[in-house]
Order: sequence, then structure tokens, then C-alpha cells
Amino acid sequence: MGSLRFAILGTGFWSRFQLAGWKELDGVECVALCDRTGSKAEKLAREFGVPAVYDDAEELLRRERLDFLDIITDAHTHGKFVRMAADRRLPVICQKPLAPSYSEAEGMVAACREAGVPLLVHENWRWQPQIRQMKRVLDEGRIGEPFRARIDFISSFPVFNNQPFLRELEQFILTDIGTHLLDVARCLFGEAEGLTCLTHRVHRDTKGEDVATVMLAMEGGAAVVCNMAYAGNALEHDRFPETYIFVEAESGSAELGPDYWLRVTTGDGTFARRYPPPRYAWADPSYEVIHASIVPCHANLLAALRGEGRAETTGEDNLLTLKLVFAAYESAAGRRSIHWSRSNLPE
Ligand code: 89Y
Repeated sequence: MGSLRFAILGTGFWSRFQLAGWKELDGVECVALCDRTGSKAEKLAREFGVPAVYDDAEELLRRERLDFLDIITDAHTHGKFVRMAADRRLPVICQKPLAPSYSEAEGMVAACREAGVPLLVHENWRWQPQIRQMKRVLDEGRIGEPFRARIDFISSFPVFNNQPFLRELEQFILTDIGTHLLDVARCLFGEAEGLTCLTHRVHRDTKGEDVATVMLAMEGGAAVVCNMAYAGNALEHDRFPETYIFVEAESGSAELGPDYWLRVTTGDGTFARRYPPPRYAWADPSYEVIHASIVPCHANLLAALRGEGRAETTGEDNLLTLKLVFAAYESAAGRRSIHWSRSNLPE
């Protein structure tokens, strides 16, 4: 199989990092960029040597010979573009959050399933090296069966400077960061059978919630609490965009703390080691660990598209993460816990 040819729709803040991430891999080639503001696409194309530029996705899809499409636009346009790809039997990768509602995401997954094309989700958080190492510790049973965990992303980073549209979202932190943390919770601890959520808003100039607390009841009986905040308050260990994790298990504990330190404690004592991300010249130092995680995320999705492996974050799989995100909003709005079984997931 030769190099896979793809096009990117959307050339906003994240696209330059995703494009740079693709360039780290062999066997894949970006042949076109598209943005409704054509000049933005042209600028990025010049910088990265991409041969074709469009301001109309239909025209791009008519003219270019592609093996897949990478959608990096705002969430409310994902459905339209995913369906365009499905209509042309074109495999597609879509940014998180997959859609602004669960039913829209479900429709997109169904459209691709019916067309027989893969729909993969660019969900990179679980590919951070220190989180992968935490997963290894848990999967190897080094601390026994977890019964409680905390996953924290609590930051005062001025996130609206680079992504001003986040201020306008009626549903903010659970869709922006909750998608990541709840996906990490599933990746580390399996599926949930219920949850309770409380939300809060500290910023007066954002539409959506900037603080959320989600307690997941996992199928195995463990409790996993995901704390997320962009409240803008002063914090001692504020190291955007690091995620801190603490796991209590039957024969030990594990803690992912500041500066990528993972500490594993058993009856033999504490074993500590740092798992920093690889450095890439193209990464924005303020976002280093997330930008670095784009590369293994892409490698996993590319292997699946080339028929050489299994993608972790398929559309089908991501529906299970989105169930949690939207059940969390429902729980917070109704001030109640929500429980389900596999055959009776919440709507
Ligand atoms: O949009 C978000 C993401 O996916 O990673 C961090 C971010 O840029 C701001 O919360």
C-alpha cells in the first residue's frame, strides 16, 4: 500500500499542530486544505507545502482523489462534513467533541456504519505517555484492583486567548475537557454504570460551565471522580495542560503528579519515575504534552486506516464517552444521579 492521501477541513488553532503531527509519520500525505476563510487555508498550505487549497468542502471532495478526510472544524459542523464523507464512501477522522449532542453523534456513527466507512475520532488525551504508563501499571495488576480514583484537570490557563469560541459555548468544560477526562477514565478503569455531576460557572463572560465534578460508578464497583475547572483562580500546582491522577487499589496506590512524575506505592515501598512527553519543535511549549500526544494518536488511527491495527477511538467507542458527557449535563440539570445498564444506556 502506498502513502494514504488525505485532506483537512478547518484550518483554525488546532489544525497546524495536527498537520505537523501527521508529518511525523510515514505512509500518509496531506494533499489539500479547506477553510471557509480561504486565506487562512492558503497561509497554512504555504507554510507546510500542501499543494491544493479550497474554501468549499464539496468542491474539494469532487476534485481531489483522497483515501480519508480529517475534520478539524467546530463541533456543530462535524455532522455535515462526516455525512459528506460517508456519501462518498470516504473514511473519516473527526475532532473531539464528535458532535454537540448525543443524538447527532449517534446519527453520524450510523451514517458511516451504513456506508461501510470507518469513522475515527481524534481523541488524543489517552495517548499522553504518563497516562499510558499509568494504564500499564493498572493493566499489569501492580497495585491490584482499583476501588477509587481521582482524575483532575484544574487550571487557570487563559484558554480563551487561543480559542475564543470556547467562551460562546452553552456547554463548555464538559464538552471541551470532560470529553478527554471521561475518555481517560474509560481507558483506565473500563465502563461506568452510573454517574452524578455538579457544575458551576465562575467566569461571568463565558456562556457555559467552567467547573464540573463528575463521580462515575464503574461496572466493577470502583468510584472514579473527575474534577475539571478553568475557573481562573490562583492555584499552587497549576501546570497546564497536565492531568493529575490518584488511584487507590486493593494492594497499593499510584499517583500521577506535577511534572509527569508517576509514583507507584506497594508493600515494597514507593517507586517514582518521570514520563515526560517527547519534544517536537513544532509544538507550542504551552501545550507540549497535548501536542506531543497527537503523534501516537495519529499513528493508531493511521494503522487502522491502513488495515494494520485496531483504532482505540472509533466513533462507536466514542459514543460511550459522549454518553457520559451528556448524562453529566442531565445529572447536573436535574440534581440527580443517573444509572443505566449496558442494554439501557441513558439518552
Ligand atoms: O480544546 C481543548 C483541548 O482539546 O485540549 C486543550 C484545549 O485546547 C483547551 O481546553
